This record gives sequence, structure tokens and C-alpha cells, in this order.
Amino acid sequence: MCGICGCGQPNGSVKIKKVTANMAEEQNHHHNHHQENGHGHHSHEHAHRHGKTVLEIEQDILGKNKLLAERNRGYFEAKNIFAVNLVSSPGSGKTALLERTLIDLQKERPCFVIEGDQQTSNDANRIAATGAPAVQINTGKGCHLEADMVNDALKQLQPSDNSLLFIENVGNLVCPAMFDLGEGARAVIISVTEGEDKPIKYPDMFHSSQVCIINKMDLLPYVNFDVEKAKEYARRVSHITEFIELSATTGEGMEKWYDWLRDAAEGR
Ligand SMILES: Nc1nc2c(ncn2[C@@H]2O[C@H](COP(=O)(O)OP(=O)(O)OP(=O)(O)O)[C@@H](O)[C@H]2O)c(=O)[nH]1
Ligand SMILES: [Mg+2]
Repeated sequence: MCGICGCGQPNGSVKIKKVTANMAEEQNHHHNHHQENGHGHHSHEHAHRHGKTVLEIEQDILGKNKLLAERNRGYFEAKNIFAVNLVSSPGSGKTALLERTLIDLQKERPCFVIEGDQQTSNDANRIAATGAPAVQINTGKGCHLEADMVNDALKQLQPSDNSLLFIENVGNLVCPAMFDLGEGARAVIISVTEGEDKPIKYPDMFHSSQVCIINKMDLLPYVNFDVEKAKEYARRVSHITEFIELSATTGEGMEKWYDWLRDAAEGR
């Protein structure tokens, strides 16, 4: 797990805030010079102080997370909300994909967004500009979202029945794989600028996802990226059968993603 980066600590530094379109504008005129300074200890120090091994602490954290994830899942089921957890390395285009998706799908059904980043409300501001209600979670030192953060965010967001909920995880292909958020599906995004070997380098993330989006297809002519090879690598480490090639910038291929979302939301 990610004991080294400190994200196994109690979530004292996590901040959750609702972002509206007005705030988005205001923030754009504001530069935030304050980098948060964590005071946490590495979790192995933590472990020794409490007489527990790192492994025991990891099991505690993941076990507790799993319970809270099931609570979220029950909430989604009761309200018929289809929740998608978007995971990728930083910059693969999660927010860009969401911006276009929200513009196109909000007419069909209500959409809500939970944004996860270590710092800033940049992504929630981008989302709020589309008119979709958005809540930003800042994880501080944490490198992934956890089920209790999503639970807290849901209380602020109050997504309506029969809606789509998009959860943009922290850009990271490692730790978010281990944390169930109670989502109905996990979508892993790779972009053609990252190299086709990501699935075999970060197999857990692909193993735990149901659909794989290959983004930035508009850049394919300019980069060395073998799409078929990327899919073959992903199949090697996962059960993913659905690959969606698209460009969040040009909009090419987005219909297939929308069809997938519609089917998945209907449980097909
Ligand atoms: N050419 C091209 N650029 C894209 C595409 N999708 C996203 N980008 C660009 O890639 C950069 C990163 O996109 P984001 O949407 O911020 O990526 P992200 O995954 O949300 O990044 P983090 O939230 O930081 O993890 C931006 O400059 C986007 O404009 C695409 O399909 N084609
Ligand atoms: Mg983003």
C-alpha cells in the first residue's frame, strides 16, 4: 500500500468543499500560494508507536474502507444512482472527459460530480462551469479517495434519485486501485501519450476496472502508441472487455462512452 507517501494516516488534513460556478470565477482571479504542510508521521513510525505492523494497519484501513464503501453502495442502490469512479495517472484527461460528458448528458439525466485532488479546486471549478453540481475533496497528503471522504462529500452534494454520479479520483495509477468507494463501475483512462505498457506496469488498477478508455486519440499520429498492444496488455492483467477509444478534445468516439454509460446505468 502507500504507507511511504503518508496516506495511511488519519484523514485530519482532508478538506471537502462545495464549488459553484460563481466561486469558480472568483477563484480564477485568486492565486493560492499556500501549500499545505502536513505534520504526519510516516505510517511505519506510526506502526511502531502503536505496536502494530504496517501490514496490520493496512488491513485495518482497507477493512474499514470496505465497510464504508458498502454503505455508499447501499445509498446508491436505494436512490438508483449510478456511480462511476474515474481513475488514471495525472493528466490523462479525466476532467476533460467529464466536462464534455456533462455538457452532452446533463440534458438526459441529472449528473453530479465529486472531484478528488491533493490540492486546489481547479477541477471542481471546471466542472461547475458546465452547470453540474460539484464537490471538491482535497486529500492533502493522501494520494487516493477513500469511502468515508465520498460519504462526507455526498452529504454536501445531495445527488438526486436516478442520477449519474461521477467521482474523479486523485491522478494516480497505484493507490486508488485498493480503495473501493462503493461505485457501480470503475473506469480506467489511459492516454496515447503515456505509452502502451501502463496496464502491465500498474496491473491492479486495470484488474479492478470494468471499462478502459483510451483518450487523446487525436494525438495518435504524433506519438508512438500501439493501441492494439495496449489492449492486449490490459486483457492480460484484467477482465476488461470494453475498450473505448476517444478524444475528449475533439469529441471523436464519445458516443460509444455515452452508450456504455447508459447501458451500465440501466444495469445491462
Ligand atoms: N490533445 C488532447 N488533449 C487532451 C485530451 N484530453 C485531455 N487533454 C489535455 O490534457 C491535459 C490534462 O487534462 P485533464 O483533463 O486536466 O487531466 P486529468 O486526468 O483530469 O488530470 P489530473 O486531474 O491532474 O489527474 C489538459 O491540457 C487537457 O486539455 C484529448 O483527448 N486530446
Ligand atoms: Mg482532473
